[in-house]
Amino acid sequence: MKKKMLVLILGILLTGCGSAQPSGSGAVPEDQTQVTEQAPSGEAQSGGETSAAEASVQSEAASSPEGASSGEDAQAAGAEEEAQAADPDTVGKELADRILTASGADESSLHMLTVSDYDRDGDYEAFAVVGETDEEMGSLTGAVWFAGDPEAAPEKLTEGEFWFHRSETGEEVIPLIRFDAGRDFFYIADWYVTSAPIELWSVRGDAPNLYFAGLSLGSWDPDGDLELVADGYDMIWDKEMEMFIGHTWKPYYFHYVPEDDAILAYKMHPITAEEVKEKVGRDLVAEIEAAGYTVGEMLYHENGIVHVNYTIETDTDITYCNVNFDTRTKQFLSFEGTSDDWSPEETGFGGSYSPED
Ligand SMILES: [Ca+2]
Ligand SMILES: [Ca+2]
Repeated sequence: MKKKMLVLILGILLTGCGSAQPSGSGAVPEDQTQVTEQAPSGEAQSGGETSAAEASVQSEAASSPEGASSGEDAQAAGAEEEAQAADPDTVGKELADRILTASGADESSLHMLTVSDYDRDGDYEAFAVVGETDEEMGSLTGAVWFAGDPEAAPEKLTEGEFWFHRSETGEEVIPLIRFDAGRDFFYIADWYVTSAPIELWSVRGDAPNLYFAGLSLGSWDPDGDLELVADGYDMIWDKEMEMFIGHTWKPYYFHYVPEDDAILAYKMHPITAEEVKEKVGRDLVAEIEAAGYTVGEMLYHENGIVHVNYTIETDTDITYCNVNFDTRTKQFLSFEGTSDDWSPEETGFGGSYSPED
């Protein structure tokens, strides 16, 4: 059974591409967009919706010894003796204490304490942020710390201003990703008004290891799939200003590959209109053209998603759009969610997908 947790921090709704107007939400000039486009209430809502799922992940990780024993059973020689004492709550407290001692901070400054057996070798490790929260802004300014091997001193990894969420019941949202394929990740997202570029951390050889940085986290699946969101200004080409305006947020698809111990992008390949028809089960290109639009590059994402870029041109501008079809679920994908059918008013992420992305 798949569970998909939406952890997209941005709660912004774009006007449907086909109905995009120069005065629409996507058309705010770049210099104003940073401050005007984000709806704080939407952001808070998004965080609240996801936090329950996140909290359940936290309790699962904290209370279940499965995380320590699944996968190769304590094959490391040293893992066996440590596993005997591995009560997650006790170990978590010890790891937290070591971070506090090393950072010199008091307990009230310890946030997002995320304890898990990240590399599934039988030993628990912890990531946490030591710093000060701004509950109103949903931010946390401080440093990310790691504690693992008792023989090694806790490490300060990175400093910054990060997104910080609480669940509906007031608990801190614990930023843990657990992949069935045998690795957990701690994620931290930089705090910006319109984006949240993440860092994905795990443990390799008893040391903290940065596996990915960039893009915002959209969602993840225990199977190992990650949806990461790229934001950019590629929605509308304004002919008079000769520049692109309109902020877009397009999902790209990644997965954790155990053989490479890496998070890799699913590749995109150009396809023909005929191949689009085969994969979607209807002549999407003809439908887009019948709506009066101009079809651009057609692409197939290796995780099974078809993208058809198209443009809508007027005397003053060219609006860039896309239709996106998931061949696995037979659903169209857009900023608003999934739908059974395509219509130019309802779907798309805005902008253009490119195989170079
Ligand atoms: Ca471990
Ligand atoms: Ca270890």
